[in-house]
Amino acid sequence: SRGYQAWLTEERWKNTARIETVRPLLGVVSASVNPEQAVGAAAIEEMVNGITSFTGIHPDVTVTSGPALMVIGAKEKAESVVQELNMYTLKEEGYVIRSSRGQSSPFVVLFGGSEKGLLYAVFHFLRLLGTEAELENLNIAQTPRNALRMINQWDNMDGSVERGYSGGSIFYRENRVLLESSRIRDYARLLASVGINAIAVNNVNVHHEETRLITDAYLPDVAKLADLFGRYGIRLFLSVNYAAPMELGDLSTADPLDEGVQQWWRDKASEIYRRIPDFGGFLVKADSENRPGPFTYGRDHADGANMLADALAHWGGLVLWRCFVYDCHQDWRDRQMDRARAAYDHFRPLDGRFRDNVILQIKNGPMDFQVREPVSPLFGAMEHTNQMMEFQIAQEYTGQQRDVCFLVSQWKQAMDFDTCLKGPGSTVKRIASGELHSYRYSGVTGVSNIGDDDNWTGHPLAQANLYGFGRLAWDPDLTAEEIASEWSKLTFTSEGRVAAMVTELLLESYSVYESYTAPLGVGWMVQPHYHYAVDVDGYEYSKWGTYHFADCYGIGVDRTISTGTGYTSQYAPVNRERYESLEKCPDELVLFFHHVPYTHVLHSGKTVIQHIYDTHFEGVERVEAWVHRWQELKNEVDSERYEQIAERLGWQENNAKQWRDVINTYFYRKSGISDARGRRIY
Ligand code: BDP
Repeated sequence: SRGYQAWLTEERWKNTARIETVRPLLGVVSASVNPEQAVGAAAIEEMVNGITSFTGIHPDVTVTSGPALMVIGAKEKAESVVQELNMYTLKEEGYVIRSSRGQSSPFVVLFGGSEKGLLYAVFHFLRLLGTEAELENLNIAQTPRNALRMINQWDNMDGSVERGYSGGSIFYRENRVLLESSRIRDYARLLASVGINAIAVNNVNVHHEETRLITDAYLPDVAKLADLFGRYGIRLFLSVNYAAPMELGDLSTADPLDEGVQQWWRDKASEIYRRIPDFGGFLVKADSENRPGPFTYGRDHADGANMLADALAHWGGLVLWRCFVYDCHQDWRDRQMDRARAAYDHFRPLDGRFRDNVILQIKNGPMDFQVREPVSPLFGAMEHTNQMMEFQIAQEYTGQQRDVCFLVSQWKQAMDFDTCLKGPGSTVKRIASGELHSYRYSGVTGVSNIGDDDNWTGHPLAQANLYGFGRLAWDPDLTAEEIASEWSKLTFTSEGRVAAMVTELLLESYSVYESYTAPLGVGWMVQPHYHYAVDVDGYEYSKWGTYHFADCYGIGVDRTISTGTGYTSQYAPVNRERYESLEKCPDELVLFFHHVPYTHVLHSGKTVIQHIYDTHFEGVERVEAWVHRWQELKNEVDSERYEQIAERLGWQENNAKQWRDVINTYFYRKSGISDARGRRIY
């Protein structure tokens, strides 16, 4: 179906005249690749299939062995360009695309730093075909800004997906690996088409059956998975259970300083690499949310991570060590306890102690994927420790793929945030890319939002988040507008009004979602465990460290140094002062950093309470407007996607109304202050 093809729809152009114009160009494909690299074969296959789907042309294909290169069209004419490009040294994943100037004997040359680079060049070219861009005078040179561009699957072997909103796992069912399914290959194509080059294929919460993925029971299947992804230039990683030596029944301890444990992991690594020579390494969630880790043995996270790193080092493997470590049994009565502080407090003192094949994987915010959080102060604060940034593509707290929420807008803000750690311009994107501190390894990772729903993501528009994640990981300087419009055109074709309307909707959606949910950075207020729909006090008296402290006088969490938890001290001076001061703190984060009366006046000129009322009424109105605008497109979209989107916009409208009514009523009752505009509050 259309939904299944996602942005690789490759639908036949309606403009038949254009097909005739490009026939001389697209009729011939001459490729040269290293025959030992399966990625080269994938690049050729994608190009040929792409051309045929868009135009109906079946190109003549010749393949020779040589440097990663493809010439489309007039090969002889391209000779001088090819010779010139042959002198370049491109990075492994980089590529150049050049094309002829005139209409006669047209050609396009795609030149890759390797077969991987060539594959990315092919997908770039197919994007040009898909958006019906001009093909003359191309002079494109690209290299990815981030070395690691990774996806984390939170899939379990019973077939469920942790925080999955798109059906079950495409990887597993009833403790079997679903190798017979073509979905895994199609997923690899989707990921490679936006430049993803690594994937961890099981949930970070590694329980009994998943622990066995690194044993003979499953390694042969894992090797096949690695092969499927490897054909598209994607390296496979596994999440591992820190207590695996014990839980698999081999040892009585998992202490990282125990020699038996070290030997066990070394043996395990050679076993894995024997079967999967290009295995990426381990992703580890340790000492977090009741998962085992080095703390049990009185060891710290550097001890814990280094032990695994030593086991993998010989093979070139990496340890991705998560910094989502906090006390999930904390006492809500203690206002000084602050979960936001945890990652920095745990890890910052360990700077310089990690091996150089360890990368700390840090969630974008200090809490947990809320609609609005400041950037984690741990970014860049460890000059001598590799870091990478973790985003959640799955919309756990941002509408669960029932509500539209284009997260690229949120991610851009995080990437562009200036930590000022080495003076102005010390942006998060330059930390993730390893430019600021010259890390040996770094990059960006995202928790996947796909499942076995026919269209991958449940909500058709949620595909834009997966697409956008890959594009942004490749080039964090792309704008949200560019990404939204590119995706919309590829997915809905550039003709008609649909792509333009979808682009607008996506670009509004993050602020719309924020406007009807928890206000001004306070977070949570969602149904416990489930995390969709409003529940104002759902997390207020629990042990998760997630409070808003609303009472009859005010709301917000005081995280200042002077009177609060001192969290603001974790930022460099400029940001510390900005967040510490109520006058300077940006409106959208005011309740994250300060506890204020409802009558506090924001920079916008409104009081906090009036801001809450206004945004919640507005949020609903904007969703209602979407519903009507979408109805106007009924005859311009295939009925499958039209209906799916219409249905979900309806759900979103109900959800927004529910939020509006509960939030407004709650704050009206707490504050006793009525809406200045006299609207009805229940
Ligand atoms: C939280 C999720 C939980 C994950 C955890 C994590 O609610 O299911 O296990 O993050 O990132 O957001 O480990």
